[in-house]
Amino acid sequence: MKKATTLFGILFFVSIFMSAQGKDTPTDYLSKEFHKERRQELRKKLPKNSVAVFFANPVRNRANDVDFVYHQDPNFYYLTGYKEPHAVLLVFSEDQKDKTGTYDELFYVQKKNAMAEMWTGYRLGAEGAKKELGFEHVFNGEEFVNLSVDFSKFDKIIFTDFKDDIRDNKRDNADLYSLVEQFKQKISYKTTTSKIPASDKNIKVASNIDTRSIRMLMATLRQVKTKDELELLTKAVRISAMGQVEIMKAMRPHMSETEVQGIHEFVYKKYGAEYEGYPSIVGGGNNGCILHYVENSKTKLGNDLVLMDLGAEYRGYTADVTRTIPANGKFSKEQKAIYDIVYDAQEAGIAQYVIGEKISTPGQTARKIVNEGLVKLGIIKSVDEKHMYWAHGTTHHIGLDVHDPGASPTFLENMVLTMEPGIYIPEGSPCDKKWWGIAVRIEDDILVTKNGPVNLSAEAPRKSEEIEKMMKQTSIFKTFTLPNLDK
Ligand SMILES: [Mn+2]
Repeated sequence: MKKATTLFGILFFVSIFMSAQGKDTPTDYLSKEFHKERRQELRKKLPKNSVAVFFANPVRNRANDVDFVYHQDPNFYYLTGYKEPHAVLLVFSEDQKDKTGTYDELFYVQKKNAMAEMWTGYRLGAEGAKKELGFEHVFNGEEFVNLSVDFSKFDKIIFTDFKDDIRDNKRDNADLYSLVEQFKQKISYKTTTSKIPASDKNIKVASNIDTRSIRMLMATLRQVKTKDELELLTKAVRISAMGQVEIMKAMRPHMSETEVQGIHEFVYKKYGAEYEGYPSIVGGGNNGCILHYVENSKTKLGNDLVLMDLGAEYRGYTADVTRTIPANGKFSKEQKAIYDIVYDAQEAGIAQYVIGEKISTPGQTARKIVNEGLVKLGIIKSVDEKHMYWAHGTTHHIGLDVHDPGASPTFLENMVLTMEPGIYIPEGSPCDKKWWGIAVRIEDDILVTKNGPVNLSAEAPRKSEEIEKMMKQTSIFKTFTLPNLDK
C-alpha cells in the first residue's frame, strides 16, 4: 500500500473513531458554569492589578513507553474542568485590552491532532474548550510563546512555584516544559527567591513574583463546597461506604490483602467511580500499624484485624473512609477493647463538627479519650505519658484532593472533613504482648451543616457489634468462584 493511501486510511479511521467519541460518557461532571463562577470568585479575591497563572499537572512516567494514568492538578481542574495535560490558564484581576480585544482570562490548551488522538484519546482543542468548557479566549499551546502581555506592569504575578519533575518532549514546543520555560522568560523568572543564596546579588528576581499567596487563595475557595460539589463528594463517600459494606460480608480468613483491595475497587467501578482517590490501604494485623501501607501483599489474613483505608474518586472528588474489621468475623477480647476506645473517641469528636467550633477541637477530645483508654488497659501508665500508639491527626478536608486545602481555623457550613482517630500497637511495643499487632483506625467523612454534623459515610457500620452483624450477612462474592490456575 502506498504511503499516502495508508495515511488516508488512518485519518479516515480516526475521523470515524472521533465522531463516535463523547456519545456515551458520564453527564454528571461539574458544569462549565461551575468552573466559570469559580474563576469569577478567584478574580474577586485577587489583589488589584494582578494575574494568577495556573499550569496543568505534568505527565508522569511509569516505565519506558508507559505513563501513569493522567490526573489533572486539582486547582487547575477546579478552575477549568480541563482534564488534559500541557495547558496554562491566566486569570487577570481586571480587564486587559490589546489589539485582539478585551479579556480577563486566557486559556492555552493542547492542539487537536488526529494521529496523537488515535493513540491516546480525544482532545478538546481550542474550539472544544470554547464549546464544552465555556471559555471565550482559548488558544493552542503553541501560541503561548507569542503572548504579548507585559508582565512587568502587574503588581503581582501569582503562581505555584514550578515542580522539578516536568519532562521535556523535545519534539513539542507546546508541551508543559516549553510552556513553563516560555512563561519564565516572560516574567523574568530566575529561580525561586528562597533558593537564591543571600550572597548572590547578581541574580535579579522580578519583584512582582508571588509564589506564596496562591495556596491560601485557592484554599479559601475550595474549603467550602458548593451544592454541585457536595453532590459529587457525597456520591464518592457513599460508594466508598458500600465498598466497606460488601467487604464486611465477603471477608474470610483465607483471603489476601490484595483480594480485599480488589473487592473494594470492584464496587467503586460498579458504581461508575473512575479511580481511587489515593492508593488503597489494606493492612492485616501488624501491617495496619504502617499508616500508609499500600503494598497489600499479605497472602492470608487469618484471625487478624484488617485495617482498610480506601476512597473512591467520583468525577474528580475523593472520599476517605477507613474501617477496621476482624477477618474471621468476630473481634477477640483484646481487639474489641482497643476498637471500642477508638470508636468512643471518634463519636465524641464527630459531635464537635459544628459551625464556629475550632477545627482542632475534635482531635483534642479524641486524644484525651484514647489516652484514658490506654491507661485503663495498662498500655500506658498515665494520660500524660508520651507514646507512639497514635501519631497522626484526626481532621482534614476532602474534595478534589484527599487532603483538600483549608484556610479557616473554625468549621464553616458545607465543609467536609474526616474524623479519624486510631490506635496502633506494633509488635515489640513496650506493653503486654497480647496487644501486639493490633491496629485500629476508624475514619468517616463529616459534612458540617446548620443542623450539626452529618456523617456521609454512615452507611458502613462502625460499632463493633454492628460490624459483626454485617459480617454474618451473605456476600455476593460467595458464589463468585474462578477456575484454579495452579492445577
Ligand atoms: Mn484521611
